[in-house]
Amino acid sequence: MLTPILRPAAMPVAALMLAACGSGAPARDIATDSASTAAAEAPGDAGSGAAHVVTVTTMDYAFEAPAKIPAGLTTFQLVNNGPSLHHVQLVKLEDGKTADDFMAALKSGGHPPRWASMAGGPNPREGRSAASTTLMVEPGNYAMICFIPTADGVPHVMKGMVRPLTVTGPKPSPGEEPAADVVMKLVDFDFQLSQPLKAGQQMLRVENHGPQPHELAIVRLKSGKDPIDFAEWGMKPVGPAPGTVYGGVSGIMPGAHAWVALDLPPGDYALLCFVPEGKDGKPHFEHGMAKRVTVS
Ligand SMILES: [Cu+2]
Repeated sequence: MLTPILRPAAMPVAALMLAACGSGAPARDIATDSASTAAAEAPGDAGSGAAHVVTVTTMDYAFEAPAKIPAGLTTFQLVNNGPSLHHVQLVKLEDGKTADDFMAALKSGGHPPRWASMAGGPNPREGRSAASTTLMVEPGNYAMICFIPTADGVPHVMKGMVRPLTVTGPKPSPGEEPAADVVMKLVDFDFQLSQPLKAGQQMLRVENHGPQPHELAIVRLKSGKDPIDFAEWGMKPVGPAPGTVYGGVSGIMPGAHAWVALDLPPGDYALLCFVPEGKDGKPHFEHGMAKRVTVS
């Protein structure tokens, strides 16, 4: 769930474009929180063949997470201690750039840094279970960001939700991947499902087949609400939400894929993408990536 502050560049598509933050945005302390200096390393899980599990805890407005994790297949469990909704958008930083450099670029509102690209992460899920999103994580430097806005439209990253993450070790070899029950293709501008989502537990494989970054937010709609109702609420969350979030994957680059562990009650759902379009800056849901599906 992204705000227009993060724009995919038209050229090259693989770059992120950062729009001006707006003069009204509070510029107070957006340095990384003190917890980020704790160089905790997640326990290794080498050799098991299973995905390494990393738990990220969110609160208003900070992340708790390991500072270093090993490269490879990684399941991110997102536990929200709210009260606001939060997600994890990993931003991969090239050329030796740091999370501080990314924040400086974000604050300057200048030209988009070509050294930053969207690398996915869990979109939020309400309720008792953690959101669970699996990615093949490459070694390198990342910034962990929350772009979900406050009720006044300010992305949480500007309230301090940024945290550096170092991914260590050799480039992972493509090994055994999670078995998927349903495959979803993200295209410009639609969600294409190999078969309908069904009630209960299932593993969803999400593939970006478009020429620009896309994300997936799954939302169970309240009675009488449309996908666009939740999309508009998501851009400026004032008042009761017109739906309940059930996870997904934040922005991933063209050609990338991820897995989302779903557990869905029957109902009417919205599939949404909030990534801004490369040319006009409008969120993708305005271009058609606001799709209603029924789960039974
Ligand atoms: Cu947040």
